[in-house]
Amino acid sequence: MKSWRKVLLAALLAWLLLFLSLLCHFLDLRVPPQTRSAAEFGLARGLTSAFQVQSRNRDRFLRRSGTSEDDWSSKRFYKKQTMEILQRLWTGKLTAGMLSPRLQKALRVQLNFNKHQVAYQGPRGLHSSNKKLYCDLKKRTGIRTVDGTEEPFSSLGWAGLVPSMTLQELWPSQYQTCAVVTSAGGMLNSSLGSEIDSHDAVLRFNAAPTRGFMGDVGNKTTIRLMNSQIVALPEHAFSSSSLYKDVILLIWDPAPYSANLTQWFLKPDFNLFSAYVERRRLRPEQPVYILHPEFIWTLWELIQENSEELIQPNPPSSGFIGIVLMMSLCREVSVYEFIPSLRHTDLCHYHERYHDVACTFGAYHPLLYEKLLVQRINQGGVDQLRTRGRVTLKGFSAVTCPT
Ligand code: NCC
Repeated sequence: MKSWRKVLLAALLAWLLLFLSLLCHFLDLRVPPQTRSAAEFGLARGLTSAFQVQSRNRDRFLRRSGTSEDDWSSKRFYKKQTMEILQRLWTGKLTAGMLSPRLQKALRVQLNFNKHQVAYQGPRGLHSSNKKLYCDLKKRTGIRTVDGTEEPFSSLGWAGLVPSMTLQELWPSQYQTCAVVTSAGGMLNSSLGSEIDSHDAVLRFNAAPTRGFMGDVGNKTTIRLMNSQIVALPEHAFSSSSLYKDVILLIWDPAPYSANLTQWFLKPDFNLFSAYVERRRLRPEQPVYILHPEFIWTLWELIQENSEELIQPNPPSSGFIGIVLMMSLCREVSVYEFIPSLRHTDLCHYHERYHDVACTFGAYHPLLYEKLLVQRINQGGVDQLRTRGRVTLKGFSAVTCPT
């Protein structure tokens, strides 16, 4: 080919690339890595009308928040605002109106969508003391797993399928200090590995690995808490991956707010039930439990009761569920990077190169409000939050409550 033609072709290609990148920028196109992202950003089926309501509310909403999408696209503004958000979270003064317009929009979409038919009539914005909060959590959040005594599980013979000992019966009494390691990008370069491993027991989430990241996240895993995507989606190789062997497994799935078990069994968010049955048959010695939907929704209610604002009508994140679980089982719980430290960026996970600040502040899950609640019961100082990303919580056995 003649050289001027080559130059022309190269110039045309460059224009095309520039055009495509500008188009992506203006349409805010991102490729989410996994399926629940669609629901996270309200893009799941049936959302058209929610979007219509949303767009009607949007201008009013953005005006109230005081910043526009244009402001947020400037790097300097983004950095300054992120720092302000962290500072407010560390001191419990963050509201949804301070988040970026994109996250606020996602929150509104979730509120309008109400996928799980939440019909909550209880109180909101309670200003309970730290002690009362601990006691409410202790009283109302006894660990509950599917035990095969209720329909449809009883007819299906699940009483003989689930582990013969409950998680509380199985838990060794010498496991007193526990660590909860979130999968947040801020765990990278934390050098917290040996501190984490010094706890008696460690809880990790979903597909978060330790191999390759031991210096930052440690090596010990006692429990893995997973949402139903992990057991249902082939890419997670639940039946063969070593991540899910030799540890206690807890699985949860977003059931309807009514916690109607038959409805849930017939239409889970992701089909966890057949994978569970297969796992119990193939590895009966491994303790694997399914969390009861009532346990999950009680946690949600506690978050809503203690938040002034309406929270997303979706189950809490695995992170919050895991924190309360470990408070039930241990005397003291250290939680890492749930409340983001100074290491926070928009990197979603420490083990993946996917960037989205919604992983930290929530779109589908009411993460902002979970974090504000955990901040209120934190026993450690702001400095531990800033530098280590560490929250220290009392386990329920260390909390004395009026009877
Ligand atoms: O991202 P995920 O969570 O696996 O993270 C585990 C818990 O760590 C806390 N976290 C994570 C990232 C971050 N930047 N900040 C954080 O505080 C959260 O508390 C989070 O719960 C989940 O809750 O189960 C979730 O699972 C993923 C995904 O299904 C799994 O990683 C499997 O691939 C969800 N993402 C999508 O569905 C796209 C996520 O919304 C919630």
